[in-house]
This record gives sequence, structure tokens and C-alpha cells, in this order.
Amino acid sequence: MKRLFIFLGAAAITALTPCNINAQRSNATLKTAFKDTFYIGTAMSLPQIYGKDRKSVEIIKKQFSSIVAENCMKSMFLQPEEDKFFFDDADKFVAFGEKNNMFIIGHTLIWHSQLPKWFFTEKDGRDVSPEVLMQRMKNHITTVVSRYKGRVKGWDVVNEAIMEDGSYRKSKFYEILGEDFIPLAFQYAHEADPDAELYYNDYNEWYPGKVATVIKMVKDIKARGIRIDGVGMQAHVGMDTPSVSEYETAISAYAQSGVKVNITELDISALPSPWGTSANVSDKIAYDEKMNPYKKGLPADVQAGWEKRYEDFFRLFLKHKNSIRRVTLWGVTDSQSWKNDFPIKGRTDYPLLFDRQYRTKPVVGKIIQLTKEK
Ligand code: 9MR
Repeated sequence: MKRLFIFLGAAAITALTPCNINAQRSNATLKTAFKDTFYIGTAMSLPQIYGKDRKSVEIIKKQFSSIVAENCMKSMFLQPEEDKFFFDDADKFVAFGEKNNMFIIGHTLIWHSQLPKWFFTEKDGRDVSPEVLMQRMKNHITTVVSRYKGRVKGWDVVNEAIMEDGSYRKSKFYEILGEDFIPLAFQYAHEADPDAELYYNDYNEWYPGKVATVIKMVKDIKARGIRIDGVGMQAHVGMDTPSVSEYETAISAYAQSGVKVNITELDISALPSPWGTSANVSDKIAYDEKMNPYKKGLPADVQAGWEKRYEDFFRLFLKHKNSIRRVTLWGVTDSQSWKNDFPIKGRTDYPLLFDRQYRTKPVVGKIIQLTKEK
């Protein structure tokens, strides 16, 4: 109890820093502060989409100009069985975005993860042929993109297909169709909605090998006359890695290849990382108390370091605002964040901009302040 009191006291003190007070007094929100810069977005969970998490919904309407579904538009949910589509959740999500005048993003059409089992297999269990896989990809993409034509403004067409060393991920898509599955997916998406922006999205997209292959892929797609508008850098980052300059090098390289950069899944973990910044969801590590040190709140020095990290990244995004189309946080409050369970299940992390009590963290005022600096 005493500890809880100290923690709440510390939270109250940090909540009253001058920047935060200014932000509150001026009624400044992220959405208004970034109005002329880039879209500022968040991922939405099902309780938010259905309005059950009311306090988060209030924050979303007030603070964000763009939304993406955290899970409900992934293929295992949209097409759990072949040709049996389930659109209830996605429809609700898109309706929310339209009602609130938001730039709506579809995530994600082709991804090796959260994919229904039937996608790659024949009834007898064998892998499908390249022709059948192309047909299934086309059917999935065409059905989904056409349904939201003109309403979902941008699609993460392909997600996480390249490894850090620049090699292609050995997914079933790759095994069966080779590198061609990527341009094909973009082609199908473009045919279904010629006006939609189309993106390639991935994590750790600052590793030089990965940067080189993604740029080669972008150029190849463009050379075939197929539309690609942007590269989505997920930005699940930690306290130490990557460095801001590594990130900057990657942003500049993508921009020079003729596409926009989206910062798509931003969260900054305050916890020790067992390996760096992977977001490969199949990587799991056993729980260890030592790796969960801040169950009752962040110590002041860690809090300060974490805030600085957010400021450094936003300063970088603002510097490259002409190349950046959107910055999207991967969720609203810390309690929603996947980082509490990744890569170690059951930890208490603080990666987002709103705390577990739905309060605006002081760093939001500091980020808003950065937009006013010349
Ligand atoms: O945040 C999502 C989490 O709720 C899901 O359990 C997880 C399952 O794969 O996917 C998370 O979102 C991922 C995103 O779709 C793609 N990039 C990595 C994200 C974190 O795993």
C-alpha cells in the first residue's frame, strides 16, 4: 500500500511538468499540433472499435487523425475459411474512421503470420500450386480491398517479408511463388482500388541489409509499372537500439528511392530487452523477474531517458516531415500494448503516450512543443 502511494505520488508529480500544463492549457492535441505536418495515428483494438473502452475512444477522437486496426483486418479474421469472409469487426472499424473523419489504414493483406491454415494447403494436406496460391491471394485481396474501396485510404499490402540480413523470409508465399508474390500482391490491390495508397510494411527496417533489399524491391515494383506509395517502418524500438542516426539513414534512403515513409507501429519499450528490437511474434522468451523491473512504475531516471527517446524520434520525424506521410502509435494506453507480453509474457511496460489510468503522459506536451520549434 505504502509503495502504491509512493508510486501514485510520483505519477502525480510527473503529470504536472510545465510542458504538460502548457499542453493542457492550450488545449493542444497531437492531432492539431501535427495538422500541417503528417497524419498522427493509432492502432485500434476490438474494445475500442466497439466503443467498450470508452475512455480510449475519447482519446482517439481527440488526439489522432488516422487509425489502423490492430488485429481485425488480418487474413485469419477476415477469411477464416476459404470464401467465408467475416467483415463485422472491420466494417465497424471503417465506419468509426469515416464518422470521425480519419485517414483509415488497412492492415494487412499478405502476411505469413495471423494467416488462416487453409491458405497454403490443398484438402489432402499438400502445398497448393503457384497458380492456386496466386488465385487465393487475388481473391482475398480483391474481396477485401473492393469492399472498402475509396474508404480505406492506404493498405499495408505486404507485411514482414524481408529479414534483417536482406534475404527474403522463407515463408510459404516465398517458397511457392518466389519473390514475385510481392509485386503480384501490389498489382491485385491496385486493380481493386486504383486510388488507394499501397505500402510495404516491416519491422527493424533500419538494418542496412534490409534497407537495401526493400529499396531493390520498391524499384522492381515501380519498374514493372505497379503502384507502390510507401514503406512502413514499424518502429517497435527500445531504449538503446536502434540509434536515431541509424533510423535517419534508413528514412533518407527510402525517401530517395521515390516512396513516402510511414512510421507505422511506433512504441518505445522502457524495459530491458533480451535481444534488441525484433517484432517477430514467434520469438518468445521465458519470464524472469529481473526482466520485469518496473512493475510499480518507472524510476525517474528511466522515465527521463524514455521521454528523451520519444522526443529524439519525433524531432527526427519532424526534420524529415517532407518524406513522412504518417506516424502511427501501436495503441493508445500502456495497458493495451502488445509489449506487455512480448518478447516475455506478463511484464509491465510503458511504451505508449497514455498511461494505464488514461492520463496523457507529460511527454505528449513535449512532443507538441517540438512542432512549434523552427
Ligand atoms: O499488436 C498485435 C497483437 O495484438 C497480436 O497478438 C499480434 C499477433 O501477431 O500482432 C500484433 O501486431 C503486430 C502487427 O500486426 C505487425 N507487426 C508486429 C506487431 C506486433 O507483433
